[in-house]
Amino acid sequence: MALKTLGQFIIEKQADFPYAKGELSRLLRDIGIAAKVINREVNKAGLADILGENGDHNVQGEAQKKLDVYADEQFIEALSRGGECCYIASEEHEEGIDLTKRSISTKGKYMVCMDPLDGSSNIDLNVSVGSIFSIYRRKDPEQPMNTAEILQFGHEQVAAGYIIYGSSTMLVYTTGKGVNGFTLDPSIGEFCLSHPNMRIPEEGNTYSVNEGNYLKFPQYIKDYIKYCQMEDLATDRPYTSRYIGSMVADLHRTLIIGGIFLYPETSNYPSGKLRLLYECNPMAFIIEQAGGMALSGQQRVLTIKPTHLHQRTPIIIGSTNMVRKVQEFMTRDQ
Ligand code: AHM
Ligand code: MG
Repeated sequence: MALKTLGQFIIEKQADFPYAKGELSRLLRDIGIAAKVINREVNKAGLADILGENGDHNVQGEAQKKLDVYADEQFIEALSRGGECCYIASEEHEEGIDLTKRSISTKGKYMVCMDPLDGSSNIDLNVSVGSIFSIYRRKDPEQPMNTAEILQFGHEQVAAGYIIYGSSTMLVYTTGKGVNGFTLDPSIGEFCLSHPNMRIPEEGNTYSVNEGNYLKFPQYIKDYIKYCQMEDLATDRPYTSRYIGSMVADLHRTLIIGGIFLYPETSNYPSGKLRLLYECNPMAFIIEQAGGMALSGQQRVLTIKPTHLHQRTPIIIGSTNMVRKVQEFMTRDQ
């Protein structure tokens, strides 16, 4: 079978967008380029001069960068240079970055929310990490850019994706017409279509949650965890517990073999830990597009109205039947 690269695939699919003049395709291509550069550095993470806390110095006396800062810079550079993006919200920056106010003048119609390197506490441990992105279209690109414009509903995303730097590097994305996955072939330096039309199984037997927080979980989550652990041949329980602590890696597994991932509210974090704009919304869009579900409680994640860039939300996401089961426990608990 002939290889299809990410670039070829994006061009082929361009006709899918009613308003497309190639801009979104170029934006996706820019993200793919940044991903390759970040991948190169992530793969070198064990080599001395990139490891270490930000502010340390390497042997040449140059300031070292943590990989999450490096990844952030790569995305910003690629998106600024590309010219299709006018605004970036990043986990690494308190405020959004308005590219229309930078010297590089841009008429870009798209805004990007991103977590440049998620799960970065895992880097020094050689555990998979990822990048997450979410793309919105400006409602009126003729008007001056206004920060509040990025606070759109998750269901208004025009595209979303992630890159997983794992045993191989993959880029998975959706533009609202299914989910496709590409594996980086290091010998040619290209992402190649390896997982066309990804579908999450309706049912799974893996649950993924930080059980160290058990005592702080609401009752319905405790009940659901106990349900997962109970023996029942008919439903293939007890389920297997898997928790990497890298959202991208935990959800990539969930997407491929089915299962459920939960980061619920806890007694000390009433909104959970994960961020709506650049973690939960893009992942919810991808999982829904693959046939799964994503809730923040009784509400669909994609229908939460964002009020600020770094807003958090609880999340229960994965195979439809498993998410519905949690919903049942929640309803009983109310
Ligand atoms: P980060 O953005 O600071 O890396 O935190 C997000 C990560 C997710 O990848 C992961 O699902 C979660 O934090 C794990 O949190 P915890 O260690 O509380 O289980
Ligand atoms: Mg993160």
